[in-house]
Amino acid sequence: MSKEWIELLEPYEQAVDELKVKLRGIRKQFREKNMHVPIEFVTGRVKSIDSIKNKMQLRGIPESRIEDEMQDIAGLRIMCQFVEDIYEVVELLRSRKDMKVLQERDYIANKKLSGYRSYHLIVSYPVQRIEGEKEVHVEIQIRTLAMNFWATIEHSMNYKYHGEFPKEINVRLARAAEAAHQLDEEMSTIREEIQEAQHLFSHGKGSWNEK
Ligand code: 0O2
Repeated sequence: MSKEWIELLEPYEQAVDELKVKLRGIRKQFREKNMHVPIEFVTGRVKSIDSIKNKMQLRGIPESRIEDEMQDIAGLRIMCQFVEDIYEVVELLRSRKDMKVLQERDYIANKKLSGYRSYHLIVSYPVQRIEGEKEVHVEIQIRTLAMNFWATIEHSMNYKYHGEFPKEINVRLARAAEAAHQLDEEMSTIREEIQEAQHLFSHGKGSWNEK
């Protein structure tokens, strides 16, 4: 990796590392207060150089504009049990003092043509560098476990077929997206019972969730 790329990506790596710790910290606080935890788990990544170069080419982004025009160099993903949790997490993030929400896209209320559902936020997040403070853009995707299951599989299929799915696969994926949506709706209708059961269960057993 060239020195220029390292210098460009380092603040984004720092942002992802810090935000992973902070978002996982939210989980811990809810747990300690014996409240329903709206976050199931958190993952993060910095876009690979190949993927950045690809996007630059596709969108005609010059090198000088990468940081302004590519808002997903740093990405966090928050997985939730219920759709209601997603909106609770969004509220929580909106109210934080350590980041500023710049853009919101609700692909749950307005699913994508592919069948994709998730809530996307672009936030501006300040990282403290030895040369001073630097604001970086971070994309935060918030989804249920069912939405994540579908998106992960569809993403890998996309990689295989370069977005040109055979008709049969397209139909199956569209059906699977609706099945995942149905699952979320069903779970929402019995959310209170599930949460009560989880509350009782977590008192009796140790938790398998990340610390
Ligand atoms: P990767 O590998 O996940 O990073 P822009 O806002 O212009 O940067 P865009 O496409 O308008 O780009 O943003 P959008 O659609 O709000 O969010 C893009 C990201 O959302 C994608 O990143 C995916 O992670 C996810 N996403 C959006 N649509 C779909 C979809 O149909 N299927 C799946 N599986 N994921 C989707 P990347 O860069 O494509 O990939």
